[in-house]
Amino acid sequence: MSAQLSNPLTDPAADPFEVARRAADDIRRITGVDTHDIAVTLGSGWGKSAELLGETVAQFPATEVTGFSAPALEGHVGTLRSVRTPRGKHVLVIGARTHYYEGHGVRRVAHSVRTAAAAGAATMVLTNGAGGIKPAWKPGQPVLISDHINLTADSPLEGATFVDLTDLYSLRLRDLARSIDPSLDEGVYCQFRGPQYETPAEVQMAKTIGGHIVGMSTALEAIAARQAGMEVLGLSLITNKAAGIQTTPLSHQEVIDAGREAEPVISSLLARVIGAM
Ligand code: 8IG
Repeated sequence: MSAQLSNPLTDPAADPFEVARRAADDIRRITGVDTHDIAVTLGSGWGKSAELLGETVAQFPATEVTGFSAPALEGHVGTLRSVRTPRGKHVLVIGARTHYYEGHGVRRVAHSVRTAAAAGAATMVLTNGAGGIKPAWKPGQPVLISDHINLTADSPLEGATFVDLTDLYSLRLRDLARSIDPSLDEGVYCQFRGPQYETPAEVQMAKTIGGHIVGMSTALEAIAARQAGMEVLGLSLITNKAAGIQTTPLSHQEVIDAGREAEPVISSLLARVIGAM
């Protein structure tokens, strides 16, 4: 049976936190690392940082871990890695994000974050490639996420689970990142459902309601991370100006190219930020 068909999260009766505990046990068995301190999800453009974080203890396909499935998109690596930083922290590197637009539901979107929490991680670093609304932002520029607006009309929380999201994106961790790179700007991340990019009118709406970054991930994952009690750092690589902010049409290739070009610089930044944690 394929991993896809055997994914326990497709069973509505499954407890997603129990599935995450089983996934964390898989990771302990495969890596020999009992507790991971930090987890980082690598979005488009951020992939090269895994090597720079420290010594790789183990690297394995995400499909070896309960509840994970193969990546849907080229450019998204379906690999998990356990890295030990020079300061001795164990980092779980997640190269296997499930996007909301894949249509597998919020449990699958939240699974990597819940697994990281069950593996012991107290800090969740979420990175992504995204569109920029602030006119001054250039493709290839990394920015900090200061807050989000969840435009998916969905939530990883089930039932009457009232989670406080004040300070969701930790000021302490944003200040830590700025101590590494004082030029880092920050903005409000708007998660759209995707997979289509926004219309210019939707980008204007996002701008009007206080958004600066448009993307298709991260907000739902950040909510799940906060529910799990983790401290969250969010970083976006601006790969393109959002639709209508730039006058030319958006292309997936442009997004890939901008990510590839910025990769060495932002990967080293991310490694230094995590190395300082
Ligand atoms: I990379 O312009 C990337 N991801 N929603 N809009 C949305 N997601 C994105 C964009 C963008 N660029």
